[in-house]
Amino acid sequence: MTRSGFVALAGRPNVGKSTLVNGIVGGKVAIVSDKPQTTRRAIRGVASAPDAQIVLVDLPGVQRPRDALTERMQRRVEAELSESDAALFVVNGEEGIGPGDRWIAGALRGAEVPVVLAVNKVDRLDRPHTVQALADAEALDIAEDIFPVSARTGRGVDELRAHLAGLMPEGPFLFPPGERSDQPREVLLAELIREQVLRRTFQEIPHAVEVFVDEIEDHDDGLTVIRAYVWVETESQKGILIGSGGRMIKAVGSAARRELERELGGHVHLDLSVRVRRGWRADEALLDRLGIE
Ligand SMILES: Nc1nc2c(ncn2[C@@H]2O[C@H](COP(=O)(O)OP(=O)(O)OP(=O)(O)O)[C@@H](O)[C@H]2O)c(=O)[nH]1
Ligand SMILES: [Mg+2]
Repeated sequence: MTRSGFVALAGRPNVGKSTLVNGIVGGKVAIVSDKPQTTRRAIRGVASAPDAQIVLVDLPGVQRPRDALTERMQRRVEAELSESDAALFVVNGEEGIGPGDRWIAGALRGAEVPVVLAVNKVDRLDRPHTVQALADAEALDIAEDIFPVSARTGRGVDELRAHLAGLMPEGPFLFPPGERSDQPREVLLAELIREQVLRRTFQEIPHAVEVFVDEIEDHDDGLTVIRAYVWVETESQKGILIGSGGRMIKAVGSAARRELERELGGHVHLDLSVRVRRGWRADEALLDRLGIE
């Protein structure tokens, strides 16, 4: 008999949820950055073992909504949590437990799903501080099982995966075992491009940027031609993203091309242009079209 089910991720922005999902799945399904609110959509990442399948639902960090975009992100978190078989609550061991974590713990208490707690980033802690972080996590009084992990180095991830698998109900696999993610191809590729923008931008720009893949052409010789837009909200953001003499957009483009080639396993020609799209974060119809629901 096999086991399978859904595990929804919960935690403040930037605690390492997406990094941990990639670690449990064993491949990249979600982009990662050092900026908060990187994840905008619910992304399903599939971890398959011979006898169990865990579908991890990576979610935006829990926060106070500010606009239509963040409101949708928040609603999605609540909906996914209520439909999952378990919640994986991730806290940042390096920063310690704060009011935001306590607020999430309160919300999880109401959601009536079993909660597993991961204290992440223990690679940044010595032994006494790890022990302290685990005790603070215990004091949240939300989870029976608490795992110290480093999503970055992989420490503790196998134990966590095995534990989550054991929590899944008995049932047939939900995804074909070779499948890693449910994202449409153009969304996955757009996200890989956005990751490279996030790496190189600061302050309000990471939040103002969305990437839209408009066209993917697979040629017979193995070349893939991808046309994508980088949307920003103002002319000045556009100027920054293009950079003097086009230097910034060239750097983003060539780094993104390498990531796309790694993902697709062949040569890529990436045609990237920056467009001003005022107020996209408040445009409900556009958010629908972007699959942010
Ligand atoms: N040192 C260390 N850094 C980590 C670890 N896990 C994640 N990070 C870093 O923490 C930052 C945030 O990681 P993400 O995985 O994007 O965090 P997230 O919780 O998904 O963030 P949002 O999508 O914004 O909610 C990145 O710079 C990661 O490289 C870890 O175990 N150790
Ligand atoms: Mg994330």
